Amino acid sequence: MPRALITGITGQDGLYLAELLLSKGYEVYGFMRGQNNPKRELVETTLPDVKLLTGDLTDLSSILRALDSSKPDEFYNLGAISFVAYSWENAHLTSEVTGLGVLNALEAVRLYSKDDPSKVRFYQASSSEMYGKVQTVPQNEDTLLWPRSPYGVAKVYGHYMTINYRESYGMHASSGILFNHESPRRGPEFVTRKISQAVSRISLGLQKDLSLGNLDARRDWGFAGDYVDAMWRMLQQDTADDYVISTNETHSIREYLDLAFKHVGIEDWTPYVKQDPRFMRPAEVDLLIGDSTKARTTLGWEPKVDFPSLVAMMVDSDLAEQKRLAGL
Ligand code: NAP
Ligand code: F7E
Repeated sequence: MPRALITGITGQDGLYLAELLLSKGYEVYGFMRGQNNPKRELVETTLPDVKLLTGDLTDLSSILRALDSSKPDEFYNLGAISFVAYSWENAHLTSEVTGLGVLNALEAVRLYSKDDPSKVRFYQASSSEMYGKVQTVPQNEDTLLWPRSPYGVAKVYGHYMTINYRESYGMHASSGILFNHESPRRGPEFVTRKISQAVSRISLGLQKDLSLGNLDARRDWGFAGDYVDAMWRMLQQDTADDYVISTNETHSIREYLDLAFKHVGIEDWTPYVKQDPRFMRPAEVDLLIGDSTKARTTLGWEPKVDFPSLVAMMVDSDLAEQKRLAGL
């Protein structure tokens, strides 16, 4: 039975990846931070077969202890401070967790695998935020990185450190440069989930309006369940490498609003949406659109859920949850 250790197990991707690996017969270990973490219950009820280990990406020895306990064949480093807007408010902490945390994870795996540097296959959760002020359209593995936030800068550090450990020590370390991916499990601070929650509440008469920032930004949005399959495929390759994972389509926040409101029967959303400068960012990533040709040809990966189905899935899920919470 193959064994996997996942950091960021309590997050959106951690849950989908653990589900996928369990369905493939893996023994799955989740690395979770914090004393009395409120999300422990979520993992234990959703995926009772996952074995939880505690630690923190800023604490190298806790990662080493988790490696000793789980003895994994595959290590998926998904843990990070991942909310871009928050990264300006806490740039130092973001650099320590999202940037230096990757170095800690790589170093722990290297020390643990001293006898055979490729004993544990390593996945790093790199991000399309690294492209920032995009230098080519669409963006692929060769596009120059130009991050626009402390989060993006920290991800660039983790990305190059992963490449450096692969080249320096012969580790089987791959980076997935994943474009935005969403789901009903997305945190409510991210724009897609913020909209799907608000639209469902507005349609049920539980909320009057919704405040947003920049409506013109464009993202290449896919479904998280499809994207974790690409992570697994990367670690099944004989040779480690870096891959862009994207739908190769781009849509604006306005287009997301169009579909989400139409899904609940509201044709004109303008009376319900307010623009609030509090949600504007000091520097914006205006346009992201990926070119995932390499992943499609080498890994045989392709996304299954298209943009309208993703929006419908998220609004339907929030409608059901809001009805349950309101006793409707
Ligand atoms: P998420 O829902 O925000 O989950 C982040 C996870 O990191 C949580 O489980 C969190 O645990 C954990 N974490 C935070 N600080 C930690 C620390 N100091 N030590 C250990 N764990 C820590 O993020 P996601 O959407 O699942 O994304 C997974 C990864 O992919 C992240 O690295 C993200 O930056 C990257 N990524 C995401 C996207 C996307 O569109 N979703 C795209 C590209 C890359 P707590 O529960 O304790 O907070
Ligand atoms: O913002 C705009 C905002 O926070 C998307 C993370 O998973 O994907 C995610 O980062 C866009 C931005 O995601 C609001 O200005 C407008 O242009 O949903 P988001 P993100 O910043 O793209 C990447 C790939 C990651 O790696 C990250 O970890 O939406 N926007 N109004 C808003 N965004 C938010 N959150 N809230 C608003 O009210």
